[in-house]
Amino acid sequence: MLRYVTAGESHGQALMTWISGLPAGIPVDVGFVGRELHRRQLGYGRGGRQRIEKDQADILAGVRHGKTIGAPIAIRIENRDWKNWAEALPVEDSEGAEDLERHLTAPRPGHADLAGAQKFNFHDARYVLERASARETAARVAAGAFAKSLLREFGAAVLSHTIAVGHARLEREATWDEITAVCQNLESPLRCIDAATEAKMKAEVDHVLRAGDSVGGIFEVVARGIPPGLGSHAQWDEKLDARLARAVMSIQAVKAVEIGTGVANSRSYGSEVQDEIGYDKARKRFHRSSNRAGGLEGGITNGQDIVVRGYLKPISTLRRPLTTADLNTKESVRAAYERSDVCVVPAGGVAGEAMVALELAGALLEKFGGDSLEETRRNFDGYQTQLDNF
Ligand code: EPS
Repeated sequence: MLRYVTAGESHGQALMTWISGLPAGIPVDVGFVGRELHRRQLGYGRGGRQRIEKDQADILAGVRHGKTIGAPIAIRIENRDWKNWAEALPVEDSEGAEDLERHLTAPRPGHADLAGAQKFNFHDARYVLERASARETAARVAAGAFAKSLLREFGAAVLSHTIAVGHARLEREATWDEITAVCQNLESPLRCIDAATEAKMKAEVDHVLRAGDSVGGIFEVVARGIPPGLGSHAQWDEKLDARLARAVMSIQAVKAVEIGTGVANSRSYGSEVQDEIGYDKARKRFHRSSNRAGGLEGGITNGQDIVVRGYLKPISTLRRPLTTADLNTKESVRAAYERSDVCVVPAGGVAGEAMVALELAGALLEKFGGDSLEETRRNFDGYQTQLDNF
């Protein structure tokens, strides 16, 4: 079973992740992991923190001579900002340490601050926001790079692009080549495949920058090359669409998830929604005339592209803060503001790729198993023969 956890606070010493259950023999390109981390840091509308950080994966365990060895993988990503916080967030308490704490008692509406403080009985949201921060997604992106490395061995890839920022929305379907190109272009401001739409998206970001506000949007993750038959209709928690929805919903600020054109499908007739089935005799594979199902039917992959959209609310840290109640005095005050991003949709998409890749890699290993890549490949190839002869 593929498992992973993360640890680390936004202004702590480092972010960390552990991954268990990957077979031995997967080629690991450290440069690729670093590039994924770099992609997460990009985007028009990011805040001052990204000028401090230069996220890099320090792989501490589980990889030797450029390949996984079947042992748990441990990765550490340094927080460069830690040097500015070491006194405020020390591991050990000491005389006078209390005076250096940077309390946050004006919880930001929409952030985990208040709910977390109540839950853990802190009259200061500092420890809550430290862990709730979306900086944690850096650790998931590092884990996701390993999942992508496994998927690549089986001819699958996971990419993303931005389909909406605020009111600006991409009104046409993107081709795989367009998504590939925009993912490769590290200069792309918002990772939108259409220049005119991207200009409108930039204008939305400029507007909130001026107004002291923030803006949300939609990212679309697309996975190509996933074989039919991953996930299962047989039990509710085996349905892969449900698992993908959970994985993407777990990304900070995501408040809705859509598979394929799920939202539009709900206001259309059945004949307009279902993807008709055909058969390609040369490839010996079934195909669909369209992909409104987003590659999943009955919670099982159908061989089409997997399409998952994450809907991000505008982030909750505002330069012009909203009203809140102080955790101690209970008086009405303005919510806390230190610094912040105003738009994180492209970064959300990179985190979305990681979560989708991890979920698909897990489902692939559940179906094909294997302690070594060779064993997984044998099982995978046997299944391809079964599909050829179906
Ligand atoms: C983030 C780093 C954080 C935030 C952001 C995500 O850095 P700092 O708080 O030091 O500015 O910019 O977190 C949030 C949006 C949030 O609401 O917590 C990162 O590296 O992604």
